Amino acid sequence: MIHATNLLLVPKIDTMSSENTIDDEDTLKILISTDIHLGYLEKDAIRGGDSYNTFKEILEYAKKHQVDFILMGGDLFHENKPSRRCLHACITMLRQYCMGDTPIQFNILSDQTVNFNTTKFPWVNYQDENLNISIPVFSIHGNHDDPTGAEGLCALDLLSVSGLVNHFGHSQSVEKIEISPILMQKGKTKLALYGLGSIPDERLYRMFVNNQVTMLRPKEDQDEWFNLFTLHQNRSKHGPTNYIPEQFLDDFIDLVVWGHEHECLISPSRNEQQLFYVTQPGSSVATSLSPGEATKKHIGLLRVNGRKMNLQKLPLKTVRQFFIQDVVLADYQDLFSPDTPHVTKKVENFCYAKVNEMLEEAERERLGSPMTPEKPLVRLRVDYSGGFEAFNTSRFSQKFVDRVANPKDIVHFLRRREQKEDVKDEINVDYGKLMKNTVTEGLRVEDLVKKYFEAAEQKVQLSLLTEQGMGKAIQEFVDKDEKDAIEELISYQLEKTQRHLLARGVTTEQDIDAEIKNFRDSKKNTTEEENEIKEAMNRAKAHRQERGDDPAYRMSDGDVAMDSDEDAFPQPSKGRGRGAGRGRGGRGRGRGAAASEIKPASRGRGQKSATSSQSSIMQAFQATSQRSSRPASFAVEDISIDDSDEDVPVTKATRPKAASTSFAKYSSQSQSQSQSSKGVFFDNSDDEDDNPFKGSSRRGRKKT
Ligand SMILES: [Mn+2]
Repeated sequence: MIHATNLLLVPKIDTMSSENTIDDEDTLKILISTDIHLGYLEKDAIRGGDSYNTFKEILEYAKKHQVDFILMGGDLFHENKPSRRCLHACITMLRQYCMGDTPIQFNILSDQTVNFNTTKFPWVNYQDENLNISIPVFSIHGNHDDPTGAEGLCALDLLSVSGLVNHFGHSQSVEKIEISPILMQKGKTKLALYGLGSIPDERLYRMFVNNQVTMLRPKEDQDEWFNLFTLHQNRSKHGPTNYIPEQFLDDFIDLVVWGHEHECLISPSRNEQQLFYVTQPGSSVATSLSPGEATKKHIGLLRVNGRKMNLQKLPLKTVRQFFIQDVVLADYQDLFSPDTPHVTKKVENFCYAKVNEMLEEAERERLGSPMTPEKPLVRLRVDYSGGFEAFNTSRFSQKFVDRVANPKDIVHFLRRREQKEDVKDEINVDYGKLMKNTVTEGLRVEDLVKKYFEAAEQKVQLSLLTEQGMGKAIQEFVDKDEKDAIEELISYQLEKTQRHLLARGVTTEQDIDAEIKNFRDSKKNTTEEENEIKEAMNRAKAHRQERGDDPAYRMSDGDVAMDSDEDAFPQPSKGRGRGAGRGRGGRGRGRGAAASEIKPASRGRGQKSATSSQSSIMQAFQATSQRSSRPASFAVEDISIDDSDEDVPVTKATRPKAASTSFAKYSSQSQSQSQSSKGVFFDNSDDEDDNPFKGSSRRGRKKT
């Protein structure tokens, strides 16, 4: 059960071995969890309480282990607009577990007005004199609970403004990201916590490629900081730019907490190129019946002491068991073939037996685990290619109604024999792609729309709208309840096209057809297209607010109300995104485009948000800009040259701030930390009571 290879050791790390140093005043204890998806299937009679039960278990772990704080990697909520029940349950539990008199043992050294710059109370909740916090929660947002609307608020912001959660990592710009860490200190341990809330993968990918993602570092004592980064993106490759390669992330990072991927791969894996570790805690509730969700679910207890870390797995016992099995009917020629009399009945009986097997296994496993729900999730994927017929699944379901949590969809018929052989080649095979997708989120509406148009005949192809736009509009309609999304997209794109035609002076019917086609094709997959879609979606939101559908509170700043740049980051600072984005798109699009460059785009061009909103802390940091061309292996000394980097934000305005005095001591000296000095080892054991800081002796024992 315990693999020696998982005990990733760097030689000469042994000071954490003795028991009495484990939870000393220098050790930061962090509970790590992600994708809790509160409210998932909350209306389901059987599974409705699952996400809440597990959240409670997570908070109980935090309390039991007396962690310094909880770190969440996004998607705390399943719905963008959580139900009243959901918010109520969440707030109730946070109050129960995270408030109290227990003193907080760590300090924050960074400028909190920068760290929490998108929140109304830009300081950590436990330092708020009106609140009594015992366990601070730090969270980035995910793609499910991402900020929307003209105010750019997400469900987490409700928790943030009520003092229950510290929402961080909300970047305001769509073209350039600067991540300023929350600097924490407990005893001699210094932790730099970086976070980046969910951003559409393609966009973030592009920003990385264009060197527009920068992580700031304290100038002094760089080698002393433990650098922890949490993000919420695709980690596995879904498409050419539809994920974030680990190599994009800065190599000074020590540990990445990767949210969004639902498979629990919490034992940190080492990226040999960047020499950091990645832990993927996975979701704490299965939101799809795919293999990735069937792995046993855990959260992590991360201990950081100086530059050493240890990650202990904590098994989630409230998680409903999930068993999945594949059968390929053609493989059972000794039992039946398509020509066998009553073959369909035989196949059904065969499947019945398979499901029973899984149920028996589930029951054995559940023995002595009272917190585990009684009825498991079961999925049998039946490949019936080769002439077999599918049997009636509703009759089949009836037999398991009392024993399975998902009786209605136990059996899933497929017709792809290749599935098994090609499973590794997920990029080239449609089916593989499909499976990969479902591991994370279930199929997205957007993808379904795309698939539809890919397969559709010529006469039903879109001629004016783009597939991506249509997909996005429908996605918004479904996911975020934007009732006007589709209508807005149509009228917006229609308007733009008309303007384009006018500008081109096209008059004959034939020319119009051709020009429309050109215009549409020129936009495909460009920033221009993306911005257009955003604009349309924002109009839909604006309309909703005008109508008063959304009792949104308005910020007093008039600019904000009309600022409709971007779903994810529509916060006060003006001047990001659209101006530059359009410019870029325009380039790829031919001359006519310029003529239609009227309206909202011009708003807020120019100034960079960073200059206006960043403050003294920036001077204490030096930029470590992304270099995609970084050599695969490097000598430490090779990269200690960032002093001269033009990106260093030394020209930024200074704002006096108490906290910033802590940075006074930082010099401009820069030195990349020695990667080989990373002191890391992990406990891969399931036993939550295990002493996590076993030293070499303990580890030796394990290997034998
Ligand atoms: Mn997610």
